[in-house]
Amino acid sequence: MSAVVEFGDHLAIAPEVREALASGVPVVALESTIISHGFPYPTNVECALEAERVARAAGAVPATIAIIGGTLTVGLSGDQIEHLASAGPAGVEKASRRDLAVLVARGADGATTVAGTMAVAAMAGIRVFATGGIGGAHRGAAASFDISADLLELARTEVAVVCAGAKSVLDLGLTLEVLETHGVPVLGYRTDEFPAFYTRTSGHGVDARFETAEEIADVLRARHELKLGGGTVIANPIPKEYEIETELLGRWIDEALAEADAIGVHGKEVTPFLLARLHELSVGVTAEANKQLVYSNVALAAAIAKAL
Ligand code: PSU
Ligand code: MN
Repeated sequence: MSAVVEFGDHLAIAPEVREALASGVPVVALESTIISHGFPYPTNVECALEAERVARAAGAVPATIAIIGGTLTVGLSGDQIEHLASAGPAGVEKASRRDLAVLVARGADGATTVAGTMAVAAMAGIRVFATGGIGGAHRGAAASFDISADLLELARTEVAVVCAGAKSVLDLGLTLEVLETHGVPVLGYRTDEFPAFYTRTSGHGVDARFETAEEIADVLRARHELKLGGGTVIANPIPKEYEIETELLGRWIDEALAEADAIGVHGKEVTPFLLARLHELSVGVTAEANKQLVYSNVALAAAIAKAL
């Protein structure tokens, strides 16, 4: 396939994914930071494998993306998923766009974030990607400049990201402002509000609401035909039955943020630290919600990929 030649020997696409792309079978990209840094072991393996099963059940080929031994790998094997999951944050680098070339040059492993996964998915020609939540502008970003590279990747790379919004550990208002500045549409799937990951509402609106995967595919097609460039956020609220009660969640979030502040966590460690503390403070309640919203996003992403 030409993509392989174009990116030297740095890009490897699994045969099943390559054939699906060549023959127009829907493909859904999946990220890997969520595996190594987003959940504890072995919940992470379970979630990664189940996400792939959900994609298949919905008629799409899953392509979980990571860097394996310096190769950008599109479509991981079960063993490779197990490897990233058991290595965890201590054993595998979190890989955003800025990290890709360093890890390739070193022949190292990397677990791709939303930004890293979008960049590699675009190289492979995959247009739809499902994850849990996107990174965003952190609270206090006006002073700290801590704004996830995910937002700037959305500004430049034409991949649609299906997510349950972003966590309210972030400043969701600022996050949406940054997306607006960069011309990234935020589409609500059966919602008028941008969801806050564990909760279906946030008090912030989406740019446009749609009821079906086909209507969302129409927007993606129009965006492509107009050559506008850049990505699209598709916000799919967590299924009602897994939503977490706002007050309880607020307490866990405040505690996790206070700890991060007290310890002085910064840079790429911030998001994994907050996720891990929430899973601990909630004794697994946030982890279960997180898994379920991922599956729901994968199913919607598969439907959109099919409609494309
Ligand atoms: N939000 C989640 N779960 C995650 C992440 C974000 O609810 O696992 C991960 C994603 O890989 C996302 C990354 O791209 O964290 C954002 O990290 P940062 O804030 O450092 O850009
Ligand atoms: Mn950051």
